[in-house]
Amino acid sequence: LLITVLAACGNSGAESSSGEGESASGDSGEAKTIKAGIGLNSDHPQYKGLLKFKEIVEEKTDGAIKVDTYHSGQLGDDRSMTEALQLGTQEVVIPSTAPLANFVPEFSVFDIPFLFPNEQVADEVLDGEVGQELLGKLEEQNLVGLSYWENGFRDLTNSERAVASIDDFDGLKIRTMENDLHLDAFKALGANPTPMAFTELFTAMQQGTVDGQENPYATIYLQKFYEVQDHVSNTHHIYSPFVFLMSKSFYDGLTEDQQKIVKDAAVEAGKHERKLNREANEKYLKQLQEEGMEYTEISDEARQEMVDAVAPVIEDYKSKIGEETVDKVYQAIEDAQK
Ligand code: KDG
Repeated sequence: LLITVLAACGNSGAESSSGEGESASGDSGEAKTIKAGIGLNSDHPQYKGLLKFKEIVEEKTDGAIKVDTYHSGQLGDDRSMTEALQLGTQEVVIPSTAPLANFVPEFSVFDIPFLFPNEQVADEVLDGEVGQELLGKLEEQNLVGLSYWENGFRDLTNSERAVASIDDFDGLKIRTMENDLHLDAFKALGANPTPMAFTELFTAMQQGTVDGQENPYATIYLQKFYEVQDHVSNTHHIYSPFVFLMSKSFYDGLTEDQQKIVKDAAVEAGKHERKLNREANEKYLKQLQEEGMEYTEISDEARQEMVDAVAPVIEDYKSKIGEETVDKVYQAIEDAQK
């Protein structure tokens, strides 16, 4: 009887709660805050996508979850922000898959040069079984992968010379993302690559520490790289996805309703981001030329030489990435083109 009475008292102790009552999303008490950071600036579609995520989440949770957004590496670079998620001091980051491979090696499958033929195939593979399976592997790293977004096909810029063929890479100091496969692929092309966080890149180009870098047109234009780079070539050598990451400890602390809301919002905002990004990548090559950059087209023949040069590197990395993952991705690419 005593137990029953105590339990009843416990249930009636509602006065002790904050008095805010239940929110529409089923949670009670104080609002939770998501600190979300990215490396790109506020003009980039990635940030527009993040604002979309904020809008959806704040509306659907009736303010029970608040999203604070930070761009331009204000909270750090891809790697340090991902580590902050693991520590639980930051809740969201949207890094490229390339630096994520330092946490889950299988993500390097997307660093295989000349892997995807176009964005539509990339979407199918990433949003399909193998892409989602890879997101699942993040859990062991205390991370939750909610969806894929896009940076896109990467193209080479530099301040030294027009790059039309593999010979033109000779000795070029190229910044790569912090990823071993990128590094070795650029070495195989004859360049002199240096891995570096995105947050340090502009200054490195400005000061001549590196001659060039590679990113999609939208990023090159919106980050104003044309101010410090003279040449651009459509190498299109790697398709870069972003992963929308959430800290696992934060995610686990959400109600089931809230987990669904953040997951769906990351997917929906990602669709919006991909759309904006594709429009941007289409229009900014022209603008780069208007800003004074010289554009060099890579012929099919010249691109094939690049494909051949990196083939041994890919072979070498298959076991490091995991043969099973590599095979599944190749199969998914084939299926997507049927
Ligand atoms: O917000 C994303 C950036 O931090 C970074 O991932 C962009 O592709 C990128 C790069 O070159 O580092």
